[in-house]
Parts: sequence; structure tokens; C-alpha cells
Amino acid sequence: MPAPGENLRVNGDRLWDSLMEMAKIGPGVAGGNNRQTLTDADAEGRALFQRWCEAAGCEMGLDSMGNMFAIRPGTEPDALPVYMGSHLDTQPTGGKYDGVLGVLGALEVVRSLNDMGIRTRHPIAIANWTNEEGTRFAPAMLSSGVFAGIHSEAWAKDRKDAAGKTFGGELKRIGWEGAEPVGERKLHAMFELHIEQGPILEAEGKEIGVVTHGQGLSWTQVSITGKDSHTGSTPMPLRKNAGLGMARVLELVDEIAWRHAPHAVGAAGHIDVFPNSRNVIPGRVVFTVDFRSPDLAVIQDMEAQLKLGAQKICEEMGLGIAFEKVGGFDPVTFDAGCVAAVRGAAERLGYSHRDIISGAGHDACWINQVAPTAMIMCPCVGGLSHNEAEEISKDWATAGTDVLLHAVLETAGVVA
Ligand code: HGY
Ligand code: MN
Ligand code: MN
Repeated sequence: MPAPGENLRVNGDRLWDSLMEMAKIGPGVAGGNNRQTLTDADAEGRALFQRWCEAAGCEMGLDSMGNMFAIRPGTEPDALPVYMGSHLDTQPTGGKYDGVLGVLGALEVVRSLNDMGIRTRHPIAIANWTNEEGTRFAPAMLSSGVFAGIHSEAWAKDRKDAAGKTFGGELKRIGWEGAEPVGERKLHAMFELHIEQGPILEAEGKEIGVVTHGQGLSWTQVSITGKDSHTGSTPMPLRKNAGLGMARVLELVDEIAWRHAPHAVGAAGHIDVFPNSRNVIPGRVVFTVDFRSPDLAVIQDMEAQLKLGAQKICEEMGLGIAFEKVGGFDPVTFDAGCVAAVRGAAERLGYSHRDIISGAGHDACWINQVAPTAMIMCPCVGGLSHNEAEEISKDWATAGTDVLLHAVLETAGVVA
């Protein structure tokens, strides 16, 4: 496909206004967002996104996992659409841009194509993938995972939140369960624009990350059992302190990740303590160990070392332990053709860029299994994300969206 002229650019002010408008829905308590999946705030954000897409002349689709699709017709209606997509759901203490930049950046591409009167051979589509974050309903990237055939729809809809509500029940309750069978839709390609969520691009003064790979992820839920008892009257030698056991296992998790420095990472972000009363020694703790690495063998080794080491700790302390794999995906290599389109767009537009491996998981990691896929990253301030203080600049957002515009046009084919 001939590459589009480098003079084609999006309207960064309009993009920024839309980001700020969406950020008003499901506000956090410190300037970010708490628009968790399948909440009323999520429903409100979906409705606003749909209004904007319809105003831009798109036809809307909705599948049985609540994945939203906005289609801009091409001159060849039978040609498979070129997708752009990400997610509108946020962490409980999330930022305004994680996921949202990818969805509203895609909308800005459609709005700009309308302004410029540009037609494409392939239709162009925007996707909002349900429950990318996996906070309320584990695992992450749940609905793009069902779409790609990784999880069954029944299993996904049976996932429960901390209050015992099911994904399927909540999707019905907010009225965003579509009739379209999930996964039936075919894609010519997909591009996901996303903030880096790490420090590299900003530190190196690069405007664009050309994402060649995504590191793999492993979520192991660990349950340690001891014995609830009085924190005052129980003699130290008689205690079965599950909380102390967890502390020692978390120390081990950190040590295991450092053994595989510099690329491996490990921590536990989700921790439940029972009964979580000030004067009761915890009889049970449940926590999720998050290991990641670009190397699958390293992930498998870290999982094995966790099991061995944690079992030894619990045996020595007279505690019970159980493990359950609750999420994960292998390291991802994105499509070379799509990656080249991203890199070529950054070069043509004169944006500084570097190849990068994604540290975070994204819907693109699953969609890459069913269609040629690549990602575009922009820097974020201090590399901070999954924090209400997450911040990007309008220039960074605009540069990333310009590259998205050009990569999509090159792939969809501009009709003169
Ligand atoms: O966990 C992740 O990497 C993504 O932010 N859901
Ligand atoms: Mn994200
Ligand atoms: Mn996220």
C-alpha cells in the first residue's frame, strides 16, 4: 500500500477535550479515574463513546461479552476492517489515559478522516474491549481473550468479583450484553495505541514506542491457612500466623524476581487477610503473585521456585498452602508487517522513536493470536501508571495518534 502523505495529522485539541470529557465519568479521589468494568460508571462511559462514534458516522456493533465495535465503511464493504482498539475500563485508582487513549485516539482518527474527506478501501473499526484490567473480574484482558478463543464464554461469564457478583450478571445488569456471538467478527489487522506505563520513552526523550514484543504474565493465587487466635493471649510458640507466612512468601517473590534481573519482575498487588481484625492473628490469607518476563522459560522457572520455596516456608511454620493459576499469557511477538507500518509512520512524521517491549499486558496480546497486530506507545510522566497521578502531555497523545492514523491508512489503503 502506498504510504499516506506525512502532512496528514489529527486534531490534538479535539482528542484532548474528549479525553478530559471521558475522565469526568467515574472520577477517582485524587484526579484519576475509578471506572471499573461493568459498573454504572463503565456503562455511562460506554454510552458517551457510542454517542461520539455515531456522531462520527460509525455503525455500532456489540458482542455477547460487551465488546463494542464502531465501523467506518470502506469502499470495499467485503474487505475485512482494519481495527484500532483498547479499553475504557480503569483500575480502582487508575489514570485518565491507560486504555482510554487507545479508544479515543482511534475515534480521533475516524473524526480526522471525516474532516479530510479521506476514504479507505478496507472499512476501519474501533474496539472497546470489556474488562481489560482484570481487577474486579480476574484475569486481565478477559473479553479480548474470549474473542481470541483463549477462554470459553461460559467460564468468563462465571468469573466473580469480591462481592460474589458474576461477570455475566453484571454485564446483563448494565445492559451492555450484545446479541453478536463473540469472536465471529474477522479483522484484517489491529493497532493498539497505549501509554507506555514505564519510564523508558520519557527517559530517552523518545515520542513513540514501536512495540515489537509484549512480555509474558503469570498470576498465581496463593492461599495460606493457619489458625485465627487472640493476638494478646496466644503464646508466641503456639501461633499459626498465616499473615507472617505470607510476609515470608512475599519476601521470596521479590528475591525470585531479582534472581532473574534485569528483565523479570514480581510482586503481589492483591492481598486479602481474614478475618482482618486488629486483635486476631490471621488464620487465612489469599494473595495473587504477579510474575512477568519477556522469556517464557524464566516465567516457568519463577513459578516453580515460588511453589518450592513457599511450600518449604509453610511446612516449617505448620501452615497450609494452596496454589491456583488465575491468569497468564506467553510472551508475544507482534506482526512484523504491522510493526513496520508503525515504524514507517513515525519516521515519515518525523517523530523520535525506538523499538520497545511492552511491560504491561494489553488486549493486543490476545488479538495478535487471531489477526496481524501491533502497538504504538507514547511516554507517560515518570513512567507512572495504575496510579491516579498518571499523566501524559497533549503533544505525546497527538504524536501517538498521528502514527496510529498513518499506520491504519497504510494498512487500509487510501482511495484517491
Ligand atoms: O496487568 C496488566 O498488565 C494490564 O494493565 N491489565
Ligand atoms: Mn491498559
Ligand atoms: Mn491497566
